[in-house]
Amino acid sequence: MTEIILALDVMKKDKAVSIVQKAAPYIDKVKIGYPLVLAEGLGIAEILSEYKKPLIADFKVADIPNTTRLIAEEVFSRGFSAIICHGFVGHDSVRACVETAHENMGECYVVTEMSHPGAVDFFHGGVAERIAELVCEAGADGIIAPATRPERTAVLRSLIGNKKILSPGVGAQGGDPDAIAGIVDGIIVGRAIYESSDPAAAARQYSCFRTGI
Ligand code: O7E
Repeated sequence: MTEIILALDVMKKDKAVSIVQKAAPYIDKVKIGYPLVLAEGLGIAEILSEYKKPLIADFKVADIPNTTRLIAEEVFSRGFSAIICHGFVGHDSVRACVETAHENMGECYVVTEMSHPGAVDFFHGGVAERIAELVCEAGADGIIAPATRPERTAVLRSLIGNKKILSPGVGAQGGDPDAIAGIVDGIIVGRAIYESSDPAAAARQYSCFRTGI
């Protein structure tokens, strides 16, 4: 079973609520990041909590350990269930994020390789693999790996064992859910759902990956 995670990159509270309300039966979690939080504030988390979907804070934290801890503490105090940080910042910053998440009964996911074309400029050549090793050493709950490059995500899967993989890039970025669903634990989908004239129907299209049938 692969979870469907809605990337809620809309800029208005009303639209955010409406999309979650419509897509709720067909999604497992909601990922919120800079677009919505900068536009509407972190209080949007409390508003969306009404829909009982675990909220993932996608701030791709990339800072020194102390600042990372401050950001993570604020995130978990607002009811998020997970936080995402970058891995290239190194072991102490990743550990700070993992520890703060676990102290708050939350999860920490680490970006190993991104989904856009330019990601190959720095993540290839062994960097993503090193980050995957760091994820295991730091005790993180899982990684973010690209749906746009299933062959790379398969390599990263071989390095992290049964830790979770959440994978963005399906839909608008061209990633094929059939090619990635079997390798990962969650597919992150944004525009293919929230830009649709019928977000419920758009989200429902991914239901086969949730049930495995
Ligand atoms: O392309 P979309 O509209 O389906 O949205 C994809 C979402 O996943 C969007 O929020 C984007 O910021 C995020 N994302 C990527 O697209 N690629 C990555 O490599 C990483 C992320 C991401 O969410 O990282 C943390 C999970």
